[in-house]
Amino acid sequence: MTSEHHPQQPQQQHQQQGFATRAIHAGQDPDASTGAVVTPIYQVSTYKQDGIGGLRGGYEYSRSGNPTRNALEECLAALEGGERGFAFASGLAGQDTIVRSLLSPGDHLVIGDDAYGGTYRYVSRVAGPAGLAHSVAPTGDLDAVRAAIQPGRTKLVWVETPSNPLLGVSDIAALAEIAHEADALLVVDNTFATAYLQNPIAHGADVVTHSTTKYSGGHSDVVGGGVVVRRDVAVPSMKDAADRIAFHQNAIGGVAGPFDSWLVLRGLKTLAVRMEKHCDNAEAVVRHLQAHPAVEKVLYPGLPEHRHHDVAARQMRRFGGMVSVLLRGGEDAAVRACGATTVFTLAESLGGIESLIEHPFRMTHASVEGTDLEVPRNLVRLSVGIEDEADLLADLDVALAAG
Ligand code: P1T
Repeated sequence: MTSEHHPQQPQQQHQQQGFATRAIHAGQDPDASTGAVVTPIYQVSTYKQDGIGGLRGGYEYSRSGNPTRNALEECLAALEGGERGFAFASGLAGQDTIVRSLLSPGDHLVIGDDAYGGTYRYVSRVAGPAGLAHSVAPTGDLDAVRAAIQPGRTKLVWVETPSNPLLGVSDIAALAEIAHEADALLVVDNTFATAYLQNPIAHGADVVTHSTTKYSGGHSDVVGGGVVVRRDVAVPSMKDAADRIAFHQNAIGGVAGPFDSWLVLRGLKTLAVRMEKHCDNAEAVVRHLQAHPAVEKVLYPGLPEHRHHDVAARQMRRFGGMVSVLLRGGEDAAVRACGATTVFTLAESLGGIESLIEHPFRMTHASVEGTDLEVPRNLVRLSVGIEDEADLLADLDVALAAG
């Protein structure tokens, strides 16, 4: 299917509605033929044509378009306030499609010095050998980003805010201005904040990316990615960014399957209530850990002493469910703490209803050891779930006693 046949995303009707209403309804009108209130799982690869090219609703083949995936794509676009949404088989599949769609060999991108290890691995070891250059810069430092941009060659500034795993915060509006002055687009990985807590497009970003594996899905039962492109992309030569991504999504084929799309759609319906509880529990965990003698430092954008708390307060509704902590006892203490919990599960990933604990240096960020993105050895990352607060705090006390 060509991009001209891509089913439309008529989400304009939802633009005035509140977040929870959009999460439950955008792209999810009751099924036209049966009235099914929940978008069905269209577990199908191909569609009958009424004569050659006689497509019903634009559907031809499920890599190109699938009603369940399209419902999710429309919902993602509505939640982020963008023009077009795209759903992928994983966060990284979406990121790969963004990079291939918007850069050509010889082009350059700037990436933050605190990003998910897998994103940096992709940029340095997949995009790099394909002829796409990059520079690493602390995206919380605007002068450093300006200095890293190579005018005429830099096509993207790529920022995670809050970042994984150090919870750094970058000023989206200021970065958008800096990128646009250089005719580059600003891509924001909004996985940690979610569309509920932060809408990068409203602050000037051009493209938003999510690992929907995390809070959007929310139940640790699906791997997926989301990409949303703004309506009026600021750089004239990139005005067709959404069409380029649509073309590459189909041409590369890393799409979200129907059942995975359905799981993420179901997750999104409760995102608003889940995020409030994640934030409540994270705030309680932060307070508790700050008072604990085994803790050297708590990293959380909601803390007034966080380096960019004022920026976070400006661009986020609340500060999220991720908390990172540096332990006084060093790497051994961090490793022991990760092995000692019973409510927090030792596992990679984040954003599910169940609390997770991990050691980024040896786990999620092992692939960036020895690079500019190497993370501290005494760092422990918590994905604070929505269990009862008292149980979480008691579990952390046990973990820190073990450290
Ligand atoms: O795992 P995948 O769905 O491909 O998403 C990659 C990704 C992208 N962006 C951010 C900010 C991420 O945190 C991730 C995945 N992160 C983990 C698996 C993790 O445990 O940090």
